[in-house]
Amino acid sequence: MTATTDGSTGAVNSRAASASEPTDTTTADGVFDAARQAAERSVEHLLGRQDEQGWWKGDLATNVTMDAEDLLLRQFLGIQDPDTVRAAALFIRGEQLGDGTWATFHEGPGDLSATIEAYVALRLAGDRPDEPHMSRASAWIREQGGIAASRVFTRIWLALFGWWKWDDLPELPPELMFFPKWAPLNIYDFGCWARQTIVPLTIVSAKRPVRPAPFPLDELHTDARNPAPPRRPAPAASWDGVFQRLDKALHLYRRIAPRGVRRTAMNTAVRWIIERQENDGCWGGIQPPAVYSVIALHLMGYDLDHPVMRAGLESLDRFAVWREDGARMIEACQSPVWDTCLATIALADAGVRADHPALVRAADWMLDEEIVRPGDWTVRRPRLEPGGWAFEFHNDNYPDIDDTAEVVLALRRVRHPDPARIEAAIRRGVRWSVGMQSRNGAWGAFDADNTSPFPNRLPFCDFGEVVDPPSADVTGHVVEMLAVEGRSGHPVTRRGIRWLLSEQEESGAWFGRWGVNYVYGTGSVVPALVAAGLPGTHPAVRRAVGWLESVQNDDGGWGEDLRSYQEEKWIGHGASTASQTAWALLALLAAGERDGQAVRRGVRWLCETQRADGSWDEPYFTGTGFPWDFSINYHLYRQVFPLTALGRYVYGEPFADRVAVPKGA
Ligand code: R19
Repeated sequence: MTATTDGSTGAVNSRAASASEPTDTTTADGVFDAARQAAERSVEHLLGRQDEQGWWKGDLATNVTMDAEDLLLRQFLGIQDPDTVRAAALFIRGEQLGDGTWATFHEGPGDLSATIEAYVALRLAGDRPDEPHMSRASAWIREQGGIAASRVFTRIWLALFGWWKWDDLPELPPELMFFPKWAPLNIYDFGCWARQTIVPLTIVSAKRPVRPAPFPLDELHTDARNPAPPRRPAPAASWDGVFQRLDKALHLYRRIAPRGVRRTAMNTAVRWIIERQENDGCWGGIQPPAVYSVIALHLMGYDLDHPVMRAGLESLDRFAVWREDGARMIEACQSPVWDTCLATIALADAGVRADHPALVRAADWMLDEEIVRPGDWTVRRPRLEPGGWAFEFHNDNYPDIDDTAEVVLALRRVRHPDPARIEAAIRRGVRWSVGMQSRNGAWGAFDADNTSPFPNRLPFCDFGEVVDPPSADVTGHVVEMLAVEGRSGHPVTRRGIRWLLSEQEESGAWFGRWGVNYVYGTGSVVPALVAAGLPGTHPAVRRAVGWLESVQNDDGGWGEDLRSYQEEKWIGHGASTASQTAWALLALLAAGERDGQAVRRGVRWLCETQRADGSWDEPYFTGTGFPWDFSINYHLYRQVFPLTALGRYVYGEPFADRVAVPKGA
């Protein structure tokens, strides 16, 4: 990389920008030149988007349930202001599909719960039920079974206003707070995102508050006189049957629960919540726990101007993105640490000097973000010293292993004026990651051994993942990091590798837990295996290469539709996207396929779809919050992953000299 050695941003290399002299991408040399120029443009684009403080952050787009629940919360607390409501309604209306529904990802099918929540939010904003866009939505909702068929979270929101009966919801007793860490079902068996949501909801569930609804919602029931028709019971002998009976028993217990016990349990929950409030007032850096925590504390008597509440409410405002068109979008959470480590790696891969001011500034910011105090993870790893990174700006209780692995990989790429600081942070990050290995040799995102089968069985948990078992994508990132840190032969790494090899699908692919889908899993695992010394000729690597080649699109790119989480026929298939094409290329390049046809065609697709300003477009959601149930469009993915792929194509694999076994051996 010669273009940006002076720290300038915005000045596009004149040769790279000359759209008037197109490169001949029909030859290998032509593709190579085009790739180099595309990488240069992309470097300029990315450098121009760095914040002065050193971080990058792309919008994190999910779906309108975030926006609707934000409005419902404000309605519940009586703190709606007209500008916010108008701007949120503008966003929600803009997301509605022609058939009156709302989907949860680009080109996805209408989603019942999202459509109900969006509809109710628009009615709160003043849209009338007889307006065409509203009656289309309500007709579709009734066709799908109405409110009764929606998820538990949706019905909780409606119960808060008397639109649904609390008795027709699963119980979530606050006495759960008494179950010790070793009990077969306790709050630490839930993934941390679910734990932080469920604890405040135990209070809400016990209090069963109802604020008067400003209007009825009869139009959202299939039969307004019988809004909650009985649900089909699960077979009595099944686990689901057992948990259904448990829920029945809890409904009975509710009537006889000793008041003092309840009160103590709820106070325990309040303490648990307040202890976990972050410096900026949020909880875990994610929106849902903040929303429910504010409601729960309010129900427990905290005034809106109590410092805890004020900080909590202010933190909710920070999830709002005000767009140029006047619409207000709510982010489920913010991704600065994740975006910054990925951008740093991408720039380094594209040949930006290791001591470039932008990389040093990024490293300084990441160093300041290191979490050096214990969090909930100590429940399973009480003797482990802290030293990791979280995904968000403020989330000291929940560093995650994925971010920690990628931050270490990023810090390793920077030549910092104070190398001892970098080395010390890396040492702590490696130690923490090693300590967080699960019993099976792999890594989950936030906790070790978070694999209880019970949380998912609770009737309450009918949406998303509620546990955090090890995944191939996170494990791949950790193995790659440990390999780069010289630990390929260490037993910890070897166990990780063995687990990865055992998880490979028949097809040759790996499942993608936090990215869509097998293309993400495979793109995370293959570079790790090769970095750890597996030769490109290893059968597992060959099978992965074969799979990627078999699903390459005719246009040269790769794409995998979110429906791949539901329907086998979509596995590996979908419209080409920049980030997924990049993931496939990362695997192929690591596997030694640089001079093959598949790589050349993929690189050409990236070059030809790049926009003049060095960016890529990507309407499709390629990030996964919960497989199928919750999808994410990480707006920086389309910039960082293509740059990493192009950089590695042009400048070669990073750390090629560190690989324990020479490639091709
Ligand atoms: C990889 C890096 N990571 C491993 C971190 C990924 C962070 C993803 C963003 C999480 O944002 C969330 C989390 C939880 C929810 C929920 C929710 C659903 C069910 C329950 Br029970 C509780 C909460 C809803 O929206 C969310 C967003 C890329």
